[in-house]
Amino acid sequence: MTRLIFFSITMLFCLTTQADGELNIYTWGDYIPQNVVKQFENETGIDVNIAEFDSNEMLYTKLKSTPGGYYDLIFPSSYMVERMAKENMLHPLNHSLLPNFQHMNPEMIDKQYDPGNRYSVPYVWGTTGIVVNDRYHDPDKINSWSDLWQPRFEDKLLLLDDVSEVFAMALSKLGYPINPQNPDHIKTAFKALKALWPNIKVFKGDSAHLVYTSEDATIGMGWSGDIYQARRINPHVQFIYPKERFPMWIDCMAIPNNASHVTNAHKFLNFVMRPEIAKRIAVDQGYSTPNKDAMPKLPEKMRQSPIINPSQQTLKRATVLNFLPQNRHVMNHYWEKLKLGL
Ligand code: N2P
Repeated sequence: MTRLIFFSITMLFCLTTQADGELNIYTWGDYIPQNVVKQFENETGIDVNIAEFDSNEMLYTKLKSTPGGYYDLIFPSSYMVERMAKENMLHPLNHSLLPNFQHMNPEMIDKQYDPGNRYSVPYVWGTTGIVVNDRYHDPDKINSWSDLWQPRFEDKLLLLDDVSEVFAMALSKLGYPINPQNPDHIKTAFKALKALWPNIKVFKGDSAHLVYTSEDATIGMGWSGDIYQARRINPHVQFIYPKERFPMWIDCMAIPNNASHVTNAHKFLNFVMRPEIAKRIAVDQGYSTPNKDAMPKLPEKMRQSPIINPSQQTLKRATVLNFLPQNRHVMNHYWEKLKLGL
């Protein structure tokens, strides 16, 4: 009997130790290079499990429906950090466990979506622009979101499978603010998007770059880093900043308020903010890094790329997407209709 009790206690101890050595991450597809995960596991002995989502909305819904707290670290975009923080879904960060936060670019921290970075740390940032395959269309003749409405692009377009991005694009084409205050603007944007319907071939989010590299879509919209990646495979895929305003976003890392492995999550955050690791992430993903000490480590080609490093002039037209509690439901309503072709 004593032996049995001893055995049970030992088993329990082993299970607890094993559980403590875990980190459950929920992130965008292929967002963390495997060698980065491996190095973290080797250095810390923590086992990393990764599950993937392909939109902020999917992340939000999944988190709301798993109150038991399966995930320890999530990767919401800036506006979703704002929403989750407002809804008490995030665990406040313990900055004393994050000494590497000092490497962050001062321009990429303390933003309106998360003042003082109470809940989130930036991972990568990027922009949303026009994508054109120069084998099919002359990129010099395309410089405006309105160009996507041209009848010659019938059944050729890829739109991001992302409500905020698509509405931002249409609102910007109409000359309205990308973060609309007025529900009438959203309705007008919806009408414009309905008129775009004959040109839309596919809605794709996270895997949009694959559709562009395979040339299943030859024009549309895309995220800067994904298109930088696509160009490694198919250099005919071009990224164009529209002459109107365009979205800029910061993808972040945050800890859900019901996470089971909060200390491990902090360890990972601090690890990722090492300049050498941040550099490897940026190189792998083709996104811009918010880590100022990783910047000089990037290959010259990346630092010179206007996709990764847009000029100050171009950046003046970039707008960070906000969470819009008052109009979000209006946008979601029209988004559902649009996706159903109604
Ligand atoms: C992941 C791209 C995420 C960018 N491949 C959108 N925030």
